[in-house]
Amino acid sequence: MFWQKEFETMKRDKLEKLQLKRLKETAALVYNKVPYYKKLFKAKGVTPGHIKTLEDISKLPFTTRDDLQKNYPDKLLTIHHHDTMRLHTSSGTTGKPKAVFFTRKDIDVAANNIARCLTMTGVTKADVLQNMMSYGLFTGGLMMHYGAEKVGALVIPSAIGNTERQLLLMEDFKTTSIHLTPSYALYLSDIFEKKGPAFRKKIKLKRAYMGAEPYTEETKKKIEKILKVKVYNSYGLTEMNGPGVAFECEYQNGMHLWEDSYLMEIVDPKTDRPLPDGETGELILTTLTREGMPIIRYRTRDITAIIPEKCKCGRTHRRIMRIKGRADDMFIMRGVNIYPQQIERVLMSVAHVEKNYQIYLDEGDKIKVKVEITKKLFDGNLEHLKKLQADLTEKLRTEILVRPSVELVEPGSLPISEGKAKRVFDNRKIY
Ligand code: DLL
Repeated sequence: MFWQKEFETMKRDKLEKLQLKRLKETAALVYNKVPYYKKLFKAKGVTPGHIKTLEDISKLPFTTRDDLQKNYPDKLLTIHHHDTMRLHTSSGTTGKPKAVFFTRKDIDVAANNIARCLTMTGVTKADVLQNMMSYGLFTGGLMMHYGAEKVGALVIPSAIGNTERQLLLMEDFKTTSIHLTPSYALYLSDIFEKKGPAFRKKIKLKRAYMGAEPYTEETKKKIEKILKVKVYNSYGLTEMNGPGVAFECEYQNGMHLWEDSYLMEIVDPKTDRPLPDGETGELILTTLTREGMPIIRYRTRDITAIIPEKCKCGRTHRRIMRIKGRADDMFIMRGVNIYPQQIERVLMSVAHVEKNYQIYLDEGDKIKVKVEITKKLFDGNLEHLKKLQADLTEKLRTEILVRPSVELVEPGSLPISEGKAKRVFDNRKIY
């Protein structure tokens, strides 16, 4: 099903023409209205007039998280903040958060993109969407809410946590779709397992939209099996309107990124060299329709690749692969680049492994993986435990090329996060 078929299936040449027009407008807008951008453009020796083709985007400066923090709270606006309507923030790595302002039109565009996402996965006004993401400065609450309302679904703003109440709402109001983070989904799966099949039979759940943090295909499968839903991957970031930037369609093979709203590039995160479709690198996004706070060539730090093939669904907006990790999450052990997702992938593919894990990096380039296993195995035969430990160690070594020490722990003994999960604890002094 389509929300805006004429835009979603627009021929590539027409779409690219539209992108170029919007790129020129956006470049002119920031150049003329945002002194900081004028300075960045000048430092690179470019003006909006230099943009003749889409490839010319590589002449423009990048915007980094640091630029956003430096211009906190409102120095990247094109208008006075009286003319904006909504503020969202996202915590930065240090000090001040990143603040993003939206005009009425900006919110409308964001909600419209989310309406496309929900519609392509089958949501209609007959659906009930329980939004289990935090409402507040985080975009996962309000932005998704507005998008789902646009479709006309009944939205339950349950927010995150209070799981018993979530289950009650699900049962009483016949929730068909939930929106949540993978870490909360893992927690919810535990509760579903404890409640048993009788509870699952009472509820009408069909789909789960999962995003806001990286997770693997194996985690997705685990959640699908326990919750008995289809899990759709949803990618976005506050700087680019929050959820609804890229989303899986009914074929669930990569996420369509709405290219009439964002211009995407993939670059080598170390050399900044543009990479062709199919190659893995850092995703760079430029807003194409934003009025209040347009952003040029934003360094998302997210690692992915553009899928060059056309999708069977008929949408012409290209897809990106599941996010492999953040350039910042990557850690180096004995010279090897390792993403936490590689470890998760191995753990989640092995029987008797439960859902929660932590990675510790210690002095002397030592890596320890703590992982919860099933109660049955934990309480059972020591030989079986040793075998699982040896098996996991070997599989992880093959994947990350470094031999970890593996500690098998009791289910429920590792902390559960309601927000974004913290998986890696780096105790090394120099890294
Ligand atoms: O997480 C927006 C969002 C809300 C997306 C709800 C999806 C659903 P931020 O808090 O600014 O915004 O965090 C953005 O989260 O740069 C990625 O590193 C990560 N991220 C978001 N979605 C995914 C995903 C929201 N599906 C940062 N897979 C991004 C992997 C994701 N990482």
